Amino acid sequence: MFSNTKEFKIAYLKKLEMTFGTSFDESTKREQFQTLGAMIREYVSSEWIRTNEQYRTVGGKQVYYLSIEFLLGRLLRHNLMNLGIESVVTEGLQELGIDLGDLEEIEADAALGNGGLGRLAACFLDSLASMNLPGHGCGIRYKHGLFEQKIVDGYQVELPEQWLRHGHVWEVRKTDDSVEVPFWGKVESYQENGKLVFRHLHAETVTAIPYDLPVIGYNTSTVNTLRLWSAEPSRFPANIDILKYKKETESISELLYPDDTHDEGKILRLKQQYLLVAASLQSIVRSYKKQNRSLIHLHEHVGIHINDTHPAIAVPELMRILMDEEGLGWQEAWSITVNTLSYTNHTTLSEALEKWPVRIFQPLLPRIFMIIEEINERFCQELWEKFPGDWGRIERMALIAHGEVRMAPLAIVGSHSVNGVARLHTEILMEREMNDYYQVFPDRFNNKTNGITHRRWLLKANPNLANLITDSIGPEWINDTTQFEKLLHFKKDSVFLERLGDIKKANKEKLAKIIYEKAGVSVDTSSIFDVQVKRLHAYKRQLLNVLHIMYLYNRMKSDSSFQPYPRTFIFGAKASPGYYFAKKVIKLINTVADKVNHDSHVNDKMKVVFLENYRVSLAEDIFPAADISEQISTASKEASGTGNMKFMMNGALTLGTLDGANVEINELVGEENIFLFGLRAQEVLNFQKNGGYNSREYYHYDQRIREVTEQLVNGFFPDTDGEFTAIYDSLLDHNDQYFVLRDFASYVAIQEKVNMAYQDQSMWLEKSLINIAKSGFFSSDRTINEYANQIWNIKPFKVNN
Ligand code: GPW
Repeated sequence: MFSNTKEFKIAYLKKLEMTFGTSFDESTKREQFQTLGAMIREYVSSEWIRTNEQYRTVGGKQVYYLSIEFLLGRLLRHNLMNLGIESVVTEGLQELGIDLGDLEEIEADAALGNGGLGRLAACFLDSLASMNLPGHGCGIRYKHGLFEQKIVDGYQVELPEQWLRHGHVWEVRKTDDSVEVPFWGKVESYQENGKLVFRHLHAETVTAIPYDLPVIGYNTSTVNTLRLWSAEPSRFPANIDILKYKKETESISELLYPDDTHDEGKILRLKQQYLLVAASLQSIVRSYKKQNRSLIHLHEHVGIHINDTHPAIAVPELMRILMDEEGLGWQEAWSITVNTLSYTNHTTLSEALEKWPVRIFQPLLPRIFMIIEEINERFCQELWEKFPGDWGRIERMALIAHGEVRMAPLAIVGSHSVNGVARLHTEILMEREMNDYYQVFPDRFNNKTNGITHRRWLLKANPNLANLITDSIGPEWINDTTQFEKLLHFKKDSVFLERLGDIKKANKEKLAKIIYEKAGVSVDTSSIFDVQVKRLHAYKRQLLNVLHIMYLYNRMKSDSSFQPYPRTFIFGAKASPGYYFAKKVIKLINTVADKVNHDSHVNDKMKVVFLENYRVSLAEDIFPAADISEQISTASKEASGTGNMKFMMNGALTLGTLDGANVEINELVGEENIFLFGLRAQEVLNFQKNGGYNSREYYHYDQRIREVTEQLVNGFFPDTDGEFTAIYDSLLDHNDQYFVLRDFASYVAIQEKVNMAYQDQSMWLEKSLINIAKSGFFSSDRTINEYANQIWNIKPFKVNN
């Protein structure tokens, strides 16, 4: 299509004129962006077609990653980089007077996810394609992604997100691949040729329309597919209120539920889950059949992965297809189902474990419910044989109990592999949370420590650091992140370390500009950039961070000899709209920020910034600029974390608890290169089991704690009457569930260590380098390689041009 700048320019101008019927001089930035996007999609279309063709004819086993979330972010530069045409395009546009960076800003962040779980799915897609693995995503094309956050008067306000307003250049609507998804109705059974047959009658069907996005591998001809389903009305039934039916149908894919690690339990959510599963499985089976293969061998050619329990209805749905549509018997269908499916657990928080009331589930999905009942009966029978008389165990483990369908047990029983997302998390699953199931299926459980795509989070987000790495150890690291370790040779190289320092400084200056533009706060770029960006949740303990800031403020006000090294505390976090406590913490951060930033006694030493609307594109500017990565969850509560990995790869030092993947970061970098504090996971779990923690003791014995907690309610912040009572009560009346006060002293002490350590710049830069050098392990290429070999049994397949 184009192989040099000149050809690109000609093709680009022609495309612009043809698409928009406008001359280049008259065109808007949006038209220029859309034109470029459309050109790139066409550019990949032949490779996309070839990939699909060869997967069908000569390729091996394929895997489908079912996820209710894909947090993609922007795709323009990512696609240009992966295709290897970034410089041709940048130059071509430049000669036309267009800055690629300006066009990038036009693209909406595709925010079809809440946080870690959805972003992990997006990183996995990049690794699959880049490693030539036949793996595709299946998700939902929400009309509205995660809400846009505004901060008004210190409070979070949510606005609907509108990523599709101007269309999405990367997608292709595939009406011919539509499928029907039935809800409601009733199930009838009758005998046919001596066999019991089931029919789903009077169902209300919805048409699921797929929109396909190309997933372009880095420097390879593999183009995989992310298929996103949208719900539309089917043929309109007679005698109904058409408008109502249309609205009801479309509402299924209308919006992403904004709850992170929290089970909402709404019927619309269950409809979303079934839409995703039923549409994806039909389309997978359809394309499998095109290969003229019998369903008996499905698991040899197809793997289906369940990302958390949201798509766990895949277990009964696959059974339904194999039995009701393909005529297989239970035993045969069950063995194919279990061997095809695999499941990842992402949390042990009880409020996140999905359960559906039978009274909601059964009427909406009558046939699916019947199948779950049968799976449950057979499973309980097995348990009875294994543990005769142990009613308590059977009750604990049943898939349906106390009027609820339990999704995690369903996923475990119906999959051949169950994995956690960091070593500690998997241990806790096996030894505690899922121990009953581990005893029955010890071989199913395994760990796959999360990873992130270094192509987006380093190569793209931090080009200067990427260049320094390439200059120092060559470009092989882009395809093989074990090469990162070669950077250790430069540990004592002062020229290298100085360049590393300069790059960090430049990234901080870039972020400082954004902070000034967005938040109106001017920050000192030689101060320590101390960053906590993630969803707002009590267990992640943003509150601990704020209370420490309040303590520092108090100390600076009362003791003029206390002169810590300048710091900029940076926060970014969205709270679920209905999460009262989380919203109060946002208000508190903003209230503290206001106080600190306007107090001339302290504001040359510290600033507090809350960046609104934290999202993927903003994250790309934040990670490269951080000095300190705050990973301070209550030990045992954060399954893995992935932000911790993005910070590390960009040279920030972790300040954290031994939780999630922090444990593995610590092991890799060694204790001199990380700042650890607080209770260990075992201690937290023991307190929770046996009691013995009394937060009031810490209040009474630690004057610093007394002062900051009292300031929440004593008028210290003007005009905030009663505003923070809920926070105060959570700490003192409700015995501080997340051990904030218990870990406070330890946190203050480790922060003091950071303060000292930063002042020896060459030491600091050496630590930073060691973190980067050891971060190769956290590439999602490593993670996906483990999934491919140990769970999915898929092999790289090189697409021929
Ligand atoms: F509750 N995670 C998330 F387990 O972002 F389903 N959203 C979720 O709904 C859940 C988990 C769920 C996160 C974990 O909190 C985080 O620790 C982990 O790194 C991430 O998933 C990816 O595994």
